[in-house]
Amino acid sequence: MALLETIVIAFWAMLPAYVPNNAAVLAGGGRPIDGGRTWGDKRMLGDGKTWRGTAAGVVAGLALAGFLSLFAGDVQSATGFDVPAFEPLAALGLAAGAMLGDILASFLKRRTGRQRGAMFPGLDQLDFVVVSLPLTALLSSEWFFDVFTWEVIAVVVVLTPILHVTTNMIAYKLGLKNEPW
Ligand code: CTP
Ligand code: K
Ligand code: MG
Repeated sequence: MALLETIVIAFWAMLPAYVPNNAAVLAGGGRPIDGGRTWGDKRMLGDGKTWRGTAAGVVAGLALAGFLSLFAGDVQSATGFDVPAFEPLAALGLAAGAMLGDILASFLKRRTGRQRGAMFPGLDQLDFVVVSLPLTALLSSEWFFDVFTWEVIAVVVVLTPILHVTTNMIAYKLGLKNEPW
């Protein structure tokens, strides 16, 4: 497969996992998931992980997967690239896995003494990949292994941090996010 096609497929297949984080930033607020609870002298997750943000993120990821699926055929004809439609369970794995990865990352940040909003280089950029891909492989194995070849996964690992840094910088400049990471 040509590199350009691999990049397009990787980006397309990951969009339902990329968008939840941004939707959560836009919709976030209200009750934190941990309900304010602490573990030891630290919050379990912190005020940055809310029910509303999480729900909005999952819904946004599912909606985007549905939307992309409608156009997969047209995009295939127009470009010749084999972009996939999304199985419902694959969409769920990508969207919910992204939010779950972000929540687990916050858990790790609190355990390591980092305040809400503190950066954790590496984890911040890849937390959602680390959970969304295995969860999707579990929920929709056939679809996953069909789409996520080793080449596609390699591109995802390189592309995701670049996109993450860029979109968060833009969100910060627009005043949507408190920190540029
Ligand atoms: N957000 C949310 N619910 C989520 C994820 C994010 O409400 N599940 C919102 C919160 O308003 C959060 C903002 O999006 O402050 C930015 O997300 P993120 O950078 O992931 O959270 P942080 O505030 O940096 O918190 P943490 O240090 O725990 O990552
Ligand atoms: K995060
Ligand atoms: Mg943050």
